[in-house]
Amino acid sequence: MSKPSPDTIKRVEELRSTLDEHNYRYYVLDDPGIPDAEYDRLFRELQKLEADYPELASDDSPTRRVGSSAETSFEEVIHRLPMLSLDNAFNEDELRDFDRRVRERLSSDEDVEYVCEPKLDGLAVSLHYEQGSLTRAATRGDGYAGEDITANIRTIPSVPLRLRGNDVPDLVEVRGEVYMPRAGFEALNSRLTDQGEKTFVNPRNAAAGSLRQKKSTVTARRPLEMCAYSVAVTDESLLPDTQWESLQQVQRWGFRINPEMRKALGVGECLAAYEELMQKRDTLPYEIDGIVFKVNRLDYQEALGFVSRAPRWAIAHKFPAQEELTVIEDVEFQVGRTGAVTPVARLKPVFVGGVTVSNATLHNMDEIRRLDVHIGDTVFIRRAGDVIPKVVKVVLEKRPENAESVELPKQCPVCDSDVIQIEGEAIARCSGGLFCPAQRKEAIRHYASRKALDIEGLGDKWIDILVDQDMVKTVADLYLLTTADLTRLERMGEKSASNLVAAIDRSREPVLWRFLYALGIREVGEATAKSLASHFGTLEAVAEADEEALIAVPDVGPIVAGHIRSFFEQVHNRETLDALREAGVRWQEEEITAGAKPLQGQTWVLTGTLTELTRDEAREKLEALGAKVAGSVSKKTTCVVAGEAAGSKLAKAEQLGVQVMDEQALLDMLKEHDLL
Ligand code: JCF
Repeated sequence: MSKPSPDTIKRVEELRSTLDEHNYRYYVLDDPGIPDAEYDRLFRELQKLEADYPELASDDSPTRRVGSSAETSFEEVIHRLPMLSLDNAFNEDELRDFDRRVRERLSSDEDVEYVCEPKLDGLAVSLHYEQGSLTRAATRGDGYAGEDITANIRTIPSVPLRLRGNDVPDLVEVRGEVYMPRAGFEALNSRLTDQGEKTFVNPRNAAAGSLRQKKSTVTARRPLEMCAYSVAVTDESLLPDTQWESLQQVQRWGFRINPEMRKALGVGECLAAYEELMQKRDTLPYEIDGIVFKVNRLDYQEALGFVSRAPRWAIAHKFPAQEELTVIEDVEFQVGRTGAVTPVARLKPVFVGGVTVSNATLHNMDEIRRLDVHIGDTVFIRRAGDVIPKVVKVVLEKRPENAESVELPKQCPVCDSDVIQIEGEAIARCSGGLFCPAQRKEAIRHYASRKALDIEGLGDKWIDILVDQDMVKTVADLYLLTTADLTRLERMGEKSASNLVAAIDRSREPVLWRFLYALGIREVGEATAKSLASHFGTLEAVAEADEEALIAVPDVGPIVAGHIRSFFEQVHNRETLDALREAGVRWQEEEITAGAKPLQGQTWVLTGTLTELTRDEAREKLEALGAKVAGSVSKKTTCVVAGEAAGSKLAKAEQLGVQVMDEQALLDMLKEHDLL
């Protein structure tokens, strides 16, 4: 391999600084300078040059952020200066006490200036830069000794691998918090759920778990960010006079600092900042558990010093916790407007995320199994970002002996129809769609919609009123409404009442497919409704068809057939159909193509040599039965007739699992249909 030319060396340096610059704009300033595609091109160019000229490789190259699959050993690191934690204030009085102690120690009657910043819920890290390059990153550990996590930290895009600018001291230690933004946390957890793996309870655990990965390639795929909050340098004369200025300095070196950071004069402004941040809490893209106040002047900080492990010049004023323990007293099942049956945990009321919570969603039975929830369990409840409270973890050690497992009810808790859960689907559903009170409004809305029976003027507003006033319970009741009934309603004039009655009246004689579609059977869309109508001809025939007969319809597979069966098996649905008939609704029969043409919609393939018939005769007879006869085999082929010496088409059919019959079977079938 050749030596790199001076131009190549220059280009590599150029690419590195361009990529660093764009990385900085994107991750630190939140202000992208080039489109992702352009970034990717430059990145690949650098990767290629580094691969072609290994001697140009460098640890602080932006290409190193993808991590390595070498296993890290997390060696112990002794902190040069101990990594302090923060004292907490849990209420206003404790904050006022803190401020009073500060002023006493400083012998100051005047208001002290503080820097306020959100307290990120992540992990503290320490980063060492020598001659501007990141040389070591460590966890806080117990404050005195932590673990070396340099390889993993390098993968975090908002951590500079080289400091920017020309005022960089020989040795700098920057401290900050590594955290996982909410969006990344949700995405990571749903990916883990899809893969059937354990999810993280909260973003903090997710960040901790990601930093503890043995392979930095795994860390590289985790959406981590870092925000700096303090700095120490060997030569302190290089530091400004205040906390505020020192963080501006750190930002110029290339770190992200918290954009919510501000100054507050005296404890009164601190309390105002607390309230303001608390209001904002749920809208921030990351989780915080409080606000940190730090005395701004660094000479004051020095004068105040430390007690045990915490500085006397800083305090964390905590927000209400977003996770608490409570007990699941019961699990009930709710029915949504589309019939989804959802388990809901009834909780011993608990104050979490600023509100008292007594219910939490459990989503579906898979989630109950995944979490292993039993009635009587003590659980972690999490309510963050103003979202619905969730059960995130069961404390197995606290499970009582009489804990009950949770079973999906067989009957709908609202209307008593069968609850159906299709295999492979997470959601269980009530099958009483036409009748179930929980699904009433949705059923009527669908029935009246444009593609269904197109009842003009029957919009959501009227459906709400008619159902809420108990004037309409099922779609059949629509046909009993009179102009007089409607004009009694507020805001319903004579004219719109008679228009609505007329529109309903016009829907009394629908074509069969529209009517079938209007019933709102799950997964029976327009196309399926049309196929069913032309195959069976009457609603009664559809209602009576068994699964096998249904599957014979083009477009209908076992799942749809199951939905159709369970719909017509529900007594309440059948009663509603009777009521519709009684109310004068007459769905049209359709010309049955099915009886006359038993192979309608099917595709057959003839191959090999037939002895009793010519190919053309066989084709004609199959077509007479409604089949299409094709020249090649595919997944869509219904059946292959294999004569003698059948070759590749037969092999293909077998490979695809397509049905195959021999000539005799074909002859038998044709005889059965009087075609021989
Ligand atoms: O955001 C934080 N979790 C955070 C932690 C912010 C700070 O300014 C901190 C900290 C821990 C210790 N400052 C110290 C001294």
